[in-house]
Amino acid sequence: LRYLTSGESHGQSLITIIEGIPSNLNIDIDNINGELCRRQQGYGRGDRMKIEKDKVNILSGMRGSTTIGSPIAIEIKNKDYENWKEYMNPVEEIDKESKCVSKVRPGHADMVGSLKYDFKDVRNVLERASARETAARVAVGGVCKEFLSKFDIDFTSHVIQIGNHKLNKSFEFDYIKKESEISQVRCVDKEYENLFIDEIKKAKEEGDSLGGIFEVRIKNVVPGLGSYVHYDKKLDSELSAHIMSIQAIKGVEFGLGFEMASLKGSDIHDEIYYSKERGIYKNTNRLGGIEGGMSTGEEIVIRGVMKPIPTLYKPLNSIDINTLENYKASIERSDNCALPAACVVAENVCAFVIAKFFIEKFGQDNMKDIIKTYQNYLERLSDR
Ligand code: EPS
Repeated sequence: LRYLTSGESHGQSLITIIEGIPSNLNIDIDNINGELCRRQQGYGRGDRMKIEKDKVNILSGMRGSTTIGSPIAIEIKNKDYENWKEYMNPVEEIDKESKCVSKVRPGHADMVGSLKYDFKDVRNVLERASARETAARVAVGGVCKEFLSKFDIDFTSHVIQIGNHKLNKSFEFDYIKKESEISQVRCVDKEYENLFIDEIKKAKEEGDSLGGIFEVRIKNVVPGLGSYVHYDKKLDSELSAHIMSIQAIKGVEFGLGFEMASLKGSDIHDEIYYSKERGIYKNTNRLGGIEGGMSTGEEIVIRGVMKPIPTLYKPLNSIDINTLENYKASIERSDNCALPAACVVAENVCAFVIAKFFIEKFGQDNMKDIIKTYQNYLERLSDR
């Protein structure tokens, strides 16, 4: 299973091609559009989200809502292109001056991107480096979620830290799933929801931005996805890589994560039991559902840390990349906190990875064969 995305933030469309989705999978487009809509939500987002109403246009790889095993091409139109076509048209004469950017933003791809690709106009970098691209990745995740739902694999996510406020309580999957969707900041605790909103409001007033931590939970993943035999077969390494690839993400942890550094082995490792009624079981899940690079069958618990977005309305010191004179960094329209959106993006990049490993284990041609192999595997596990 693989995909590529294409598209600039203010270009005509975002495009993606996914290859490796099995045939005869029924896909409900409303569910994919639902994922796109979830990504657009959240207190702290900028004005762009008032312009867009992201929807997929499936161009190929399906007939009558069913996959046919060929590559699936998806387009998401940028409504804002209407306001940008005289600067962004890919083939016609454009106005190269009015939207030219040269005062690079510290912490953004702006400076190194311009040096590396030899640009005088930093817009050539920021258009593609923008987190707008995550809409295409959510569409891919939406397709993967449709596939995984046939095996009851489900995802949820919530924000556990914004700025200095950290929510240190644990919650059940179903509670998170319900409460996160009705919170403006995907926070499942009312007190912290208000603290998060106040913190974002304050940062906005000060022309600043805020980061935080989100948590993704994945349930009903069968034991044995991924493998210990090689670095590139480990489920956790691939999940981390995909989360790290989301714009502004700076770290990933599983289960107790970085807290493990100060704990003893006996405090961390999940003890194993057996009973006739329950089979093999554990009473804890401190490792976050992955051992030896393989899913254990317990909930997968992943957290990611997002840095504050580098566009500041109270800009930092920087330079003009062309004249090398000192200036304040340029201001582009931006979000001042995008943690709720990052949650949804993270769920969806994880859906791609889980689908990829699932297909590697159970086959990829058509749904009937995959379901059969999957059931055989479950039977073998339960025969023990
Ligand atoms: C985004 C679209 C962008 C930004 C944001 C994410 O739209 P615009 O640049 O037109 O405001 O709001 O991107 C960034 C924070 C960034 O640094 O590029 C989106 O669709 O998520």
